[in-house]
Amino acid sequence: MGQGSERDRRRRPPWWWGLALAAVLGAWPSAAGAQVNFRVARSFAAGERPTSVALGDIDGDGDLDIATASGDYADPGNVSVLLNAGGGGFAPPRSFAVGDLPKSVALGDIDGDGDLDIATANRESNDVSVLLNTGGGSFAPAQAFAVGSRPYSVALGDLDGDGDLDIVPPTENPTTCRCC
Ligand SMILES: [Ca+2]
Ligand SMILES: [Ca+2]
Ligand SMILES: [Ca+2]
Ligand SMILES: [Ca+2]
Repeated sequence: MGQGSERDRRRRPPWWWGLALAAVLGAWPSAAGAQVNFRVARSFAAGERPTSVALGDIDGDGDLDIATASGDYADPGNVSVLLNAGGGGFAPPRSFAVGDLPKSVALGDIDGDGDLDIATANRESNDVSVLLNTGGGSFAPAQAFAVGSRPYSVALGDLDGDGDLDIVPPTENPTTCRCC
């Protein structure tokens, strides 16, 4: 990599900054630094103090919906699901209870029935909540799975290659990464 390109790289904001802008404003910065036009941001209510967001076609109608993890020390943990209403709009959030102080949310077909389910990493209850999709944007009550101390993130992937999704919640004290 040449000196000029290294200087350009340092001038650019970190990758997550661009991702946040794109999510809120509906545009993406050009790689060449050309002029970019942004739309006016639109806000949609979710739970208290949302900490994480995941996008996926939750109700299976072909458009992207939103799931956020919310909660703090004063409020119970929950996931808000906002179904895409078209034209950049979303229906009012539906709230589903999860463990305490969820810090991360992920979408994936955990039970293999073709629809997207939800997993959250719950920092204060030291567990992962799994909510199975029952169709139409609704979910069954959360199932809790104990993990290590203070999980702060969650990812889904078929780690053992048996065809189903496994859950990876990195934890603190000590730092570990477990597979459920
Ligand atoms: Ca949808
Ligand atoms: Ca499913
Ligand atoms: Ca289902
Ligand atoms: Ca698996």
